[in-house]
Amino acid sequence: MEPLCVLIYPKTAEIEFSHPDVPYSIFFLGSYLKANGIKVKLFDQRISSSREIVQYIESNPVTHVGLSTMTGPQIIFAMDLSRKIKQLRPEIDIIWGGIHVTVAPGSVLEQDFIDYIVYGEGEEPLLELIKNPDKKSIKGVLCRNDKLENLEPREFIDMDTISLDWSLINPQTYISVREGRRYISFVTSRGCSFKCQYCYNSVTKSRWRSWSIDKVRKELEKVLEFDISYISFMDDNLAVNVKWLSEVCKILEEKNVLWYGDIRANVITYENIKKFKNCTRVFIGAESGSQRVLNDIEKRIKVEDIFNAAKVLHDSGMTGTFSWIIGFPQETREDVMDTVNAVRRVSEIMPGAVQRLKIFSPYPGSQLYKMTVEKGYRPPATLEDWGRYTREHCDLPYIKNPWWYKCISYVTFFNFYNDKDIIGSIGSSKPIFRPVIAVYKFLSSFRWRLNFFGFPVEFMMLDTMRKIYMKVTR
Ligand code: B12
Repeated sequence: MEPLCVLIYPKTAEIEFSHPDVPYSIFFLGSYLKANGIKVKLFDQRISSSREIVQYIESNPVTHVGLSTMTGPQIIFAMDLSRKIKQLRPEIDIIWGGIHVTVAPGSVLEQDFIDYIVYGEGEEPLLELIKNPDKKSIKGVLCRNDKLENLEPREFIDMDTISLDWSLINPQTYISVREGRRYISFVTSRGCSFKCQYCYNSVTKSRWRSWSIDKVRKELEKVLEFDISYISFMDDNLAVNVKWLSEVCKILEEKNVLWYGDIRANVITYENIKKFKNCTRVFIGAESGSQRVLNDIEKRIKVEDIFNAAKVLHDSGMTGTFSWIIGFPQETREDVMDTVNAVRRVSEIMPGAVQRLKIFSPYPGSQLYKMTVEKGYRPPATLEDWGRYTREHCDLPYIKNPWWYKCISYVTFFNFYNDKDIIGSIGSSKPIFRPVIAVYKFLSSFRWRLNFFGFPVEFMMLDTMRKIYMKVTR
């Protein structure tokens, strides 16, 4: 039977808070399979209901179904879909891939609704799996109940051999308007050359690799056909190679496209910013206001670099999103207050800066994960548990007063929340949430001014409301 592969991007959260971004995880895969002669059908469960997806699989000669997973709620939706499909069409090969499979392959190997798992980049191993179903061992692929030690990672694919086929998705679904411009997310590179200890890049043998400049131009021209004039890059680190990025910026300037992307604080200098033509906003992983913690997590920046970056962006008429993390295993209460004060300092330098402060979540595949387990942290035991894993939880044994941390995180979120400014994958909130946001923003502004993070009754209520909402909407 001629292969027909369905690729699914399961929902990423119970409550889809924002406008979905292009699911590049399955989009790259589908484009590669089609370019190599395999019939494919892509589904994004944030857009298509599970009934629609299952109906398509029931009524078409589907041979393979691939599901993408990040650690977190996406796993729950992938499990639910896989079980339904396995019940209906047990002969179909169900294949799981994605970041979670790559950082915790052991957690997905003994599930009766998963036939194969693909580790790392999926293009080549998935094609090989579909083309040679009888082949016993394919690099990067393991079958159910296989031994982890049999896993052989593959070399990274040459990115210039993969192109995006926009006929496989409906781009309009992922286009929204920002600053009066049609906006979409885009990816041009993979990996990172830094080893920040909380990031999956710190363990997976990551190396930064990208499309060549000519390839970036070709792929960009395709997406600009949808009358796009604003791009949000999803690349982990856009400026590993400043010369490469400045060449990309020349293309964006030539085509009058504005952009937003992730760049390290110490790369944001007056000299470099001149080269980053058409950039309007930068996402900066600031992480901590304590130099000791920054050194410990091997971020390789100075606290001063964060403030300099804020000043350079502000002086250049640009804005920034600053992302912070508290709750690291080796962090003290003073370190946490250094981070709170650093958030405050950035907002003084760049009024209107968007600031996100989240509580550390040890993800498998990061160095800090091991340290946290040594400090008594008990990782989720089952795949379901990994599915219930989100950053809102704070079950880190070395943190004695989790609500103080959660209060700081909530206050920072609401105090610096401004719907107009939000760009990228945490796009603007859905109207139904806006009244609640307005109330919490008002309350949080007081707490922030008074630097008071005790007795977080309003946030305990919010947590309860979310739990009730999730129950009634499930
Ligand atoms: C965009 C993005 C999001 C978007 C994703 C949705 C979207 N597209 O709209 C949103 C905002 C929803 C999101 C949410 C979260 N994210 Co996020 N996100 C990313 C980001 C920046 C890009 C993902 C992407 O498209 N990459 C490009 C594609 C091509 O790469 P890929 O996904 O790895 O896919 C390749 C392989 O993995 C494999 N593959 C993938 N899927 C499949 C499926 C099959 C069948 C096969 C065979 C292979 C395969 O083949 C693909 C091509 O080679 C990544 C960082 C990164 N660079 O990956 C972080 C990242 C995935 N996110 C991360 C995290 C922590 C989260 C959150 C938990 C944060 C939170 N808020 O709590 C949530 C998780 C929500 C959840 N439900 O699980 C971590 C993942 C950690 C982990 N262990 O899963 C990452 C790696 C960031 C990091 N540096 O640590 N995220």
